[in-house]
Parts: sequence; C-alpha cells; structure tokens
Amino acid sequence: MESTRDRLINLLAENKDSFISGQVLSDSLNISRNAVWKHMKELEKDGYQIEAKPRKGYRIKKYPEKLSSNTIKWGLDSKWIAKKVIHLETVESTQTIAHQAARENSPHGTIVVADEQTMGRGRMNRSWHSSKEKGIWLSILLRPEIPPNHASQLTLVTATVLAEVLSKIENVEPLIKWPNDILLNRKKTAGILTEMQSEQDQIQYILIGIGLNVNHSIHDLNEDIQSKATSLRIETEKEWSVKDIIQKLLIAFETAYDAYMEDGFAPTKKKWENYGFKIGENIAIKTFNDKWQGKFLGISDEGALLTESKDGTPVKLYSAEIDW
Ligand code: BT5
Repeated sequence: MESTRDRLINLLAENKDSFISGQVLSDSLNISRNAVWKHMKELEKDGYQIEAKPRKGYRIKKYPEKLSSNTIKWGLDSKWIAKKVIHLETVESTQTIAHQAARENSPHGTIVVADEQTMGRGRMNRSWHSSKEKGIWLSILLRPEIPPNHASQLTLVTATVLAEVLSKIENVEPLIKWPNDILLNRKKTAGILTEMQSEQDQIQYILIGIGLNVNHSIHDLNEDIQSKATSLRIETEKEWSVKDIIQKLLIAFETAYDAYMEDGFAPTKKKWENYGFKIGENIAIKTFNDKWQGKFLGISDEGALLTESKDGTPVKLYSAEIDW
C-alpha cells in the first residue's frame, strides 16, 4: 500500500505549479492539518523545496536530486515512456525486477531504476558493476510488434540514443563499439543488455537494460575494469545530475523508438555510422567458437556486423564480439 507520504507527494505532483490547500490535503489524506504540516517539514529534510503560502496552501518548488519514481517523473514530458516508474534503492538486477513487472502485465514503457545493483548483469553471464548512486542502472520494458530477429536492432537504436545524448555534452565524443558498448576516449562508459521473451515467433516483451557510469571517480570503478572503463565525471571532471541524464535519455529513447517503429532501421543505421568505432579499420573478431582478424566494413541494413572472414571475403555476423 502507498504510504501517506507518497500519496501526499502524488497530490502535490499532480497539481504541478499550482498551490493545493492544507484543507484539501488534510481531507484527501484523512490526516489533520497539523500532520500535513509535519509531513511538509519531513519532505524538506529530504531535499524537497516546498512553498507554503497563507490562504493558498502548498506546492513543490523543487524536487531533490535523489532518485525516486516522483523525481524521475517530475518535468518528464513523455508520451508513453516512464508512465510507470519502479524505483528501488538496492536490487540484484533491474532486469530481474523488469522481467517480473512484464509478467505481471506492466505496460509498454514501464521503467525500472535502482540506486545500486548487487548482481548487475552483462551479456553472456558477465557481471556489470553498479555502485550506489554513481550511475544509471535502468531497464525499459517494451512490447514492440516486430519479428523476434529484429530485436537486436533495438540495441543499436539504444546505443545511438546514448551516443547522441552524451555527444551534446561539451568535449564529450562518444563512440559505439558494436554492438552494445559506448566508449569515451576508448574506454567503456556504458553498456546495453537486450533481453527478449518470445513465443512462436511473436515477441511478448523486450527489456533494454542500460548501465551508464556517471559520477564515478577512478576509485569507484572496480579494480578489474579500472584500465578499460570510465565515467562522465572522469572524462569531464564534473559531477552530473543522474536524474537529469535519465530524463534526457528517456525522452531521446522515446523519440528514437517511435521513429524506428515508423521508418524502420535505415535512419538509425545512418546515425549509428556517425559514431561507429573502428569502421574501416582492423579489428579482432570473436564468435562463440572462433577468433580472427579482419577489417570492420560497417553494419548491414539490418544492423549486423560487416567484416571479413579469415580468407578475406566479406561476411555478415549477427552475433560476435569485437576488440582491437
Ligand atoms: C554489457 O555487457 O555491457 C551490458 C551491461 C548492461 C548493464 C545494465 S544496468 C541495468 C540493467 N540491469 C542489469 O543487470 N544489466 C543492465 P557486456 O558487453 O557483456 O559487458 C560486460 C563487461 O563490461 C564486463 O565483463 C566488464 O569487463 C565490463 N564492465 C562491468 N561493469 C562495468 C562498468 N560499470 N563500466 C564499464 N565496464 C564494465
């Protein structure tokens, strides 16, 4: 059940910039006006800026930086994304929570965000370090009507969105390492994990997991990744608002997803190519049972990796790892 405090925040949030009287709040929440006032003082302690005016009532002037479903939704002018926000402080993995939400019929666009993951996942059972309040640990639930073999295109759509959002920051030049890494100065700052549930050639849902290192100093990165990972803070020497970046990402994702559903993959391919790491250069290619060197020729119209096979002939790979 929702707490009185959450109901109070919701009432204030629904009213946006207008005031809501103490009496209305007291009636709606079934608590005394004095109790309303006490709750306001508690909210202020948590970083909310509340404006109280005689005869008018209360309104929220500013939300705290701390993530919550309210702070994420506040000021987020979206059409369908994040209408439902599940925010938790600590989870094993936001993907696990999102799978559960999907099975319980949460709608398209639901997001799961955590301050911290204790067992964040990468692809192929690799782990994803997700230290508390340092980054964005987010899953987006989608229910797209596309064939299952197009699902991996959504990874590239997401990578392009991440690159575009990050590229707006001064002196930040993101590159995408096919298929799911975002690099700053050749070091990984974000990764994407796409998981799908499908039945008889029909997608039931897709989860897009996004991990983005934001405010890590080098010491906040686990030792095993210190030499190959980075964060926005390390690159820009500034702290960033995790909440603001989440909101920018969500809006950019919604726009890109709608465009993809409307126009297919071609426009994403074009944008992707602006950020593609090592296009035209030699790369190390690893498939599940082989390894070789070849030239990275780009991506195909469906988003597959275009490279050379061992004997130098062109080849299209749908699933592989690349390195340099
Ligand atoms: C990925 O896998 O890059 C996908 C990462 C997806 C994480 C998000 S967070 C929200 C959602 N919930 C989850 O549980 N997961 C998703 P992959 O390409 O397999 O890369 C994994 C590798 O990246 C690891 O083996 C490490 O080498 C490296 N790595 C781990 N944590 C990192 C970090 N925080 N920053 C940079 N590199 C990291």
